[in-house]
Amino acid sequence: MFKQNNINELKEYLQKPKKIVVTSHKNPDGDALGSSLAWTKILTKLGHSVDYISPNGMPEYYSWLPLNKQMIIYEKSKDYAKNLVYSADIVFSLDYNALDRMDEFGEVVKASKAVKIMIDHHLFPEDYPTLTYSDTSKSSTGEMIFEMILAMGEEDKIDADIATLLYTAILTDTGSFAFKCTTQRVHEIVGVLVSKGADPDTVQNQVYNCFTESRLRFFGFCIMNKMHIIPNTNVAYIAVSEKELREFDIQDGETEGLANYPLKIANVQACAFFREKDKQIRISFRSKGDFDVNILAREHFNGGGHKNASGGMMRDSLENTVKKFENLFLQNG
Ligand SMILES: [Mn+2]
Repeated sequence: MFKQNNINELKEYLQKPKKIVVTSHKNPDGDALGSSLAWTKILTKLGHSVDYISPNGMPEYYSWLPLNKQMIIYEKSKDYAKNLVYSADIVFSLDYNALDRMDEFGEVVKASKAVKIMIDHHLFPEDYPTLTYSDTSKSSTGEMIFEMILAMGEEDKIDADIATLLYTAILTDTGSFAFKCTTQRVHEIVGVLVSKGADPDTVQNQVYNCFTESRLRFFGFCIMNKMHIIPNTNVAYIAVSEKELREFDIQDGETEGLANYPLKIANVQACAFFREKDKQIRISFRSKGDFDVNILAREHFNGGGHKNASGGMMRDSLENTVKKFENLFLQNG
């Protein structure tokens, strides 16, 4: 079902120094940032000329990440970014499976004549790349990058920065080593990363204990006033308007983590978090066990992702979107 190229094909492309651009999806999370910055540094150490371009900026609370200043933001320097992509020999797609995950920047990558290489763990990868490394059994793109570095025989190039970045990628995409994707191998890998200089205590505090006061109060407000459980179901949701986000001064990325809260209720098996922005509704779905929110997102909300964590987008009102979601369960219930 999935195209899976051999590591030797990648090695072949990287034999001589190349001009390389690394890209990741819009609204980058810990995995997108950690894996992309780590991959950028490894490739640089291997003698290539490498730039990392993200469609938009990272949340403020990731500004401690090693090498984060190297990230070029497409939204802010479009011409510069386009030139880099159009003159690149190789463009890497990290942590996304479809070019529309990058909005307008996806068109730029599409138009480039560079060799395109995808490294990703989301379901149903598009087939635009020249080489595809897609493994949906992996916890994170960070885990895949680690395995690729090993397969290339470059483990000794993993320094403390790279270890910290990959640790962050794996930590965030496994929900602190809690999700089903947290295999024995994941624990082995993070063991190696710790031995190479990743500090679990520091990373945990930087990633999770870094809220602004208004962000934590906003989480409290959502749980207290905005969380609903659909009657006679095991499904919950939280929906917030643009106005409410403004009232709490919530920036892009600061809602990360909120989507998981309803699952803390023992009999809630799935939940959705809806937020209104620029006349669109962004949705995060989360679930436990066998409840498949990837299919739900794919069939009804223009999205997808993983079985227990996926996203969607609607060009409709918040009210209509929530109603559509509720009706799916009321009818089936
Ligand atoms: Mn990921």
